Amino acid sequence: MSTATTHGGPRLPQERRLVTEIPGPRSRELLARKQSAVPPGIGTTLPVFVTRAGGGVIVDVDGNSLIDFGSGIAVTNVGNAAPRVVERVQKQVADFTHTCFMVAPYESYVAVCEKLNALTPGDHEKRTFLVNSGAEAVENAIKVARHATGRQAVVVFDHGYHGRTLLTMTLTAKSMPYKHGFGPFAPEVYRVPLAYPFRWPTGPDNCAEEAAAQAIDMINKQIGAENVAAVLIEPIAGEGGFIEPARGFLPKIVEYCRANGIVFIADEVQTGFARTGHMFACEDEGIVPDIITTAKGIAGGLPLAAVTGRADLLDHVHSGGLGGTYGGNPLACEAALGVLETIEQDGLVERARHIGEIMLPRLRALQEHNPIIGDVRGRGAMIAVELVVPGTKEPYPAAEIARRCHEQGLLVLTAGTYGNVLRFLPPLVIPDHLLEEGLSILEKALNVD
Ligand code: PLZ
Repeated sequence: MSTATTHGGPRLPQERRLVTEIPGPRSRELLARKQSAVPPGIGTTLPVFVTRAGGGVIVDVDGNSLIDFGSGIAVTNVGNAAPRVVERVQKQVADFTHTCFMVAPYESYVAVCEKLNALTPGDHEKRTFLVNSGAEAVENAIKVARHATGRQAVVVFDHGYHGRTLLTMTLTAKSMPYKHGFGPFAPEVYRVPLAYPFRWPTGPDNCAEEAAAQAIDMINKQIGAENVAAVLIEPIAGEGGFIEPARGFLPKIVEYCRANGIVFIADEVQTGFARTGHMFACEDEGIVPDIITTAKGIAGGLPLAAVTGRADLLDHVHSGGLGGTYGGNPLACEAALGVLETIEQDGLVERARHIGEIMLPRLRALQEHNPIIGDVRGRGAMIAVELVVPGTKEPYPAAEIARRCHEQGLLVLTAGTYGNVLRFLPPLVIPDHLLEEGLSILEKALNVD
């Protein structure tokens, strides 16, 4: 029985169905058109063109229905075309599409900010403002931190990813493909070690302690704490390979920031909105950031991002010092309100935990029999396997395995500084049978000798 999703999305049959090879003939035609109209700098992970998507599937122009373990990179947490999002956006698009919030305001923007102030960690007084993308949120968080502290230096971590604009690509760790050839970079950005348990030279047990000590020592000696405006970190490194910093690392860094008047910024662009089995990943270790940046899952795919933080920091900036034409567009704000209602009313935080409880044990069992899996990690519906050449820690390329999954109708994404991580970010509304089927496809794809 192929049931329609109970969690909304277009009522698409929740099944994997391959009627052509992947990519099929219509997709191949469109890929050829793409190739002559769009520069190669804009890549393609899954080589099919989409017509509809919802629940746990993506349907392509050839009529194939593929299992979605990507959520458009952690965006469609509530599923594609989730009913509450569709309803609100449809009403809004008929009422008005844009006034510019800085020119003539509207209620939905304020409502989104109120919600974020209430939902983000900490019960201190907060403010929020809205922008268009994750990168723009991070840039603005740095602007606020610099303004409020009167300091310039920004500290980021190995394996960090924060965007593709000039400042945020500077904040990003990995050269190829994000930075290569795009310099010169922005000044006053400093990088320190991240507590990466699987690859820590002395092993995972001392990782938190040693990495924090090294990071703090580098800040003290090479920058000077009194020159640092902000320390910026993803509570789980996303593009860098779903690296959960060893437990205890984040609290130590936060404590250091507090003691030195440094603004601690959590970049929750990828980890936010129920993805990790918490509303925000910081909650896992009780971290309360001074500023938190969000995007992606906030509005189900409509472009929206937010900077939320301590009122005294955000209020420091002069009137008119922040903004942008489209930030908090009314369609995106309505979508965000629909997303937040959906997360709450459909219990998607719990649902993310449930997904982790299905995926992690199966992947760990797989690891016992398949030495290509060096590490299994993640929380909730943000799960990854790090691939190695069997018997070593040498990276094994994930792209090849991903391609095999794609051919079988399972969309998976890759990640990792060494390109050897397969990451799984299913929509939180994916039915269990598609999760299980996806894992079975993965299991076969990982059988390489
Ligand atoms: N901060 C933690 O994960 C975006 C990048 C996709 P934007 N990650 C997906 C790609 O290859 O461009 C991201 C993130 C974290 C910031 C960003 C940037 O968010 O909305 O892509 O600007």
